Amino acid sequence: MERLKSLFQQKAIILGNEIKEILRDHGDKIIDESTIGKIYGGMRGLKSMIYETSALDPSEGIRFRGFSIPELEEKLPSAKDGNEPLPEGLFWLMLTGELPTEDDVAWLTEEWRKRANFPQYVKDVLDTLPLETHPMTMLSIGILAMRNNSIFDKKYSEGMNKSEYWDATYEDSMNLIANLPYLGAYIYNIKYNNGKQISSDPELDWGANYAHMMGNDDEGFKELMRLYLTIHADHEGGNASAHTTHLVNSTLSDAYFSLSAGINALAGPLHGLANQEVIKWVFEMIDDIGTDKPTDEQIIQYIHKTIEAGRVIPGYGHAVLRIPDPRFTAQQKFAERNIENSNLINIIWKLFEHIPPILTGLGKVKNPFPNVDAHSGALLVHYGFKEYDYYTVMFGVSRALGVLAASVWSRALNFPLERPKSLTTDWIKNFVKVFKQEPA
Ligand code: HAX
Repeated sequence: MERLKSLFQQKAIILGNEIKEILRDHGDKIIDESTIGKIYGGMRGLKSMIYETSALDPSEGIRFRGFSIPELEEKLPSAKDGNEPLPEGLFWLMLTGELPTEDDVAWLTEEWRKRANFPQYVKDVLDTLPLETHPMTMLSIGILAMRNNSIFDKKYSEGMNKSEYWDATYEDSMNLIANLPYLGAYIYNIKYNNGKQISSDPELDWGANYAHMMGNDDEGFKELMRLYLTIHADHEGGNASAHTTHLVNSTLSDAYFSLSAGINALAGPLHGLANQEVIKWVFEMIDDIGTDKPTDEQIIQYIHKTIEAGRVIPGYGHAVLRIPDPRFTAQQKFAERNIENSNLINIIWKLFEHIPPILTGLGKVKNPFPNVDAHSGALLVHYGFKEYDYYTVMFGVSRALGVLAASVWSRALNFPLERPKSLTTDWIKNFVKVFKQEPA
């Protein structure tokens, strides 16, 4: 058995036994209670699921297996000629809980390269779609189409033993991740390169090869992709794309069905699509004001205009975070290190100065700070990547790492079908009657 798989198996046996003990000794202990506010409020903060690969603290940000983003930037292996963390390393860490060595990461790069076998029929399916199809629609369809190769599906239909579910999910996840840069690049080239496809470069790591196949061989862009694909990979389990993947996978739908569903959730403007919305909004602002060097006053006016039009400011706010997103900060630092004097990036930084006080002034926004999507577009544009309706595809390719690693865990720990209880407003009205009758 390959080292990554066998390391995972050892860890899963240990954790599985620990969970059995926890459930035996503490299964009835209360951790959280729901309220009517939480039920109507999209279950914000309700502690209700297990997800091993990362955890989000509102006042500190994401930690992947205990490591913050700055720690990962320091501890994860980087490319020979680069400084940014390799997403391969993060996948290893999320799956096993252990920091990989350089050899582990080199093995994984090579393993994904070997597993990449992007099927012709999927290309044919994508080729038949109208060119105006949104890239996220193409991504979801492409993932779903690749499902013909699902090992889980094949083995399940042959009567697979429950104890092998994780193994088949691992195989599907590894194969899917190996193929995602090919699918992503294929979509990019259909949409923006007149269908001219670019062969992969076997010398390159997973992220750099993705950049290469989209026709961008700038070393700075490759470094950005490594960082981008690392920091977007996971954000604990409750976010819409992770939770959707988790829910669908809990029905024993395989990794292809589950990831495609998660990608559909990521395609919403309140979630991953915010990255395209941010840069679209910034370009609209530049057009409206008539310069890419707007004054502070002009920026402030445009922010107010957007809010008065009943729109949200894309890239700002978060359902959990209550600080500037460390993923925003990591991108800001990347820009400081690598990019000199970009008008667009200067606008992003000015927005960071002006949006939080304005959102705070509304008196209802719980987190006025930038999230991950506030910065990414400006970096991509800097490296010539201006097709912003594509941006969420890159997010999706990255997000696959976290949600698929988590799915392998869910199957190894034999998590059951998710089935929370829903209520009707009639039920709630009856429930609150008793409180109305109580004397003040
Ligand atoms: N601009 C204007 N108003 C905002 C706002 C923003 N950026 N963020 C929140 N608000 C408003 C909400 O619309 C809500 O208004 P109403 O009560 O009138 O409906 C109010 O403030 C309270 O919202 P909240 O409790 O602070 O935020 P939620 O947990 O409900 O929502 C969102 C979190 C991320 C959806 C929200 O902040 C938002 O819409 N942001 C803009 C879109 C965005 O950037 N999404 C990406 C989030 C990160 C992510 O998932 N990336 O993939």
